[in-house]
Amino acid sequence: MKMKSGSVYATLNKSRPGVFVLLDPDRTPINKIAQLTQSVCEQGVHGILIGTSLLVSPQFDAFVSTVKQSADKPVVLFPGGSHQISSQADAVFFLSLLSGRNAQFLIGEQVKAVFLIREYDLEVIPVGYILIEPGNYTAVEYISNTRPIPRTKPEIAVAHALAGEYLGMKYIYLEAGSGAEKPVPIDMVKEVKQTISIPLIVGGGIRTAKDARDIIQAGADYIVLGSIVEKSEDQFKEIMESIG
Ligand code: 1GP
Repeated sequence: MKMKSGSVYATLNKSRPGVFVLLDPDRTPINKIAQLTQSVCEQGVHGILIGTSLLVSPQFDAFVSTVKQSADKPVVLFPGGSHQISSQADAVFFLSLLSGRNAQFLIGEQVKAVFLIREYDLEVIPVGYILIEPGNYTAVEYISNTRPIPRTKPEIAVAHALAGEYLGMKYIYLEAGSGAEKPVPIDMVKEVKQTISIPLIVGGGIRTAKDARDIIQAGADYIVLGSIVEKSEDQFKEIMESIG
């Protein structure tokens, strides 16, 4: 059953530090998604994000619906654009790509999505989304047509995060990008966490228990695991156990 609108953010906030798993409809075949969802929920994740940079799959709604039916945790859309809105989810991360200077992802896609979001009565969770240089060229950088913040400039990330808080965002999300060669630098996580007073999400390129622990110890309220969940169930379990 869908969660009551307004209850998702409060529910998530009870489990900090926590882990979100990102399920990408372009990477996970729909016939495997029910089993994968049940398995990650059993491992103790706190929420499931669904989204992708492009969306090639024509079965987005069915994908979200299957995840929702198989999950006992909040299911939250993490849309790469206004075409990734589904009535089947509990909530939507209403992302603004603050680190970019591309109006399409700062406000354009959001304007196109609002009427569907209202129609579907999705809980809206505003998120300041900040891309950090990952050491390689990622899909999110290409599709968003924006430049990430340099890894060696934590003060620029801090300024964007604080601007996001002042704009009324409920989360700041530091994102290296799915498949990032390197996760967000630890010092940057620390400096952003010390500056803002809203919860901090960190994702992209987290593949080992050490990565996960270091990022949480640096102050992340939530980490996001994507590729590793699909690539290695054992590695994913090891990460979950190590931050248990
Ligand atoms: C991407 O942060 C998420 O938005 C997950 O990244 O696939 O590299 O884990 P990975």
